[in-house]
Amino acid sequence: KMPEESIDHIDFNVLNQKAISQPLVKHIYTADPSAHVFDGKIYIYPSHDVDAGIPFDDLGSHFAMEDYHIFSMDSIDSEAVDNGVALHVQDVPWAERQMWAPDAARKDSKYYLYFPAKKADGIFQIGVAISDSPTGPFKAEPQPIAGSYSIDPAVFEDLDGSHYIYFGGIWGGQLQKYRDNQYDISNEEPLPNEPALCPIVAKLSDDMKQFAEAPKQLKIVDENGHLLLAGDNDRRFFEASWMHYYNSKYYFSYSTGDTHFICYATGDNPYGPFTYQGRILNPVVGWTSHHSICEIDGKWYLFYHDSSLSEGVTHLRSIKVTELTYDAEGRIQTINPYKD
Ligand code: FUB
Repeated sequence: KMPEESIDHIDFNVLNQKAISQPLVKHIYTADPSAHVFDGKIYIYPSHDVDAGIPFDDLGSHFAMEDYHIFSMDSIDSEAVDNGVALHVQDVPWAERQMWAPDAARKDSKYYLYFPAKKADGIFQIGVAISDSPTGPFKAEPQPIAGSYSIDPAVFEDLDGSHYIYFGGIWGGQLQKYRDNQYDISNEEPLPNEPALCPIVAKLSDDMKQFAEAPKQLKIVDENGHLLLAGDNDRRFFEASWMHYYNSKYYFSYSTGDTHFICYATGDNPYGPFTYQGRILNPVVGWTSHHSICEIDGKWYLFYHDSSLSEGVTHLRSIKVTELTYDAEGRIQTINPYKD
């Protein structure tokens, strides 16, 4: 990891020559890319990073995003086209600030944008906004999804057409304040030798606007079937849920936050349990790491971000893409974002 304090020592010209890919978008800062293919075209749903002048803190207050832009690409090698503002926080009745990592889904020719934002009371919830077009503009529902909390929604369509939403993030994402879906200000992260907090999963209702069931924990276990521990910072879930399906297996991937890895675990159904498998992406420049995985024309791609364009400003990130490969057993090959 290249920590914040050593950024002064990075030669960004050299770093950018070593980078395995360049930013897809350079005219604005973008992060947390959720990629999908709809009708043969690639759509990326990222956060839109801005510098609001808010000082850095462990709660991520400096991530003060206000709107979403959606990018479309005709093919993986073509330009990422900015389709303008798709949704602004001012047009979300329940939300006040911090439009963090979104995702999108399609059902019956309607498009659904899922996004976390803080209410006036400082508590994150997750909302949904609807459009007839994959690029918006999206119209937000008047209320957040009932029973939703924390951050980083990711929506997965299972083989039978049902949709599942995955969410949660600790520290600034507030997941540590919840147990059994209930908020308590006095709750904190478990002790290092206790099981780590789990990401959360719920099936979505047929109309895509609500949870169809009470959210459940998605268990991530080690090779012996034991839940990962809270002190296992190199492997435990922090934020940035993503689900994909490959070769008859479900792959749940996520960021380890303070150790800056994108890791994955596999299971045999959308609820898990999931068994930890390894690292997908080694640390990037910038504190956060957040990704999506998408099959495009028979190849698999990792969409991710780093702070190379802003020369290390952790809340001014740029989305990137690189190919992802599996070995014969379905293990994902670890990607180094910068060549040695
Ligand atoms: O972009 C704001 C937050 O940073 C996201 O919600 C997290 O996953 C991290 O990338």
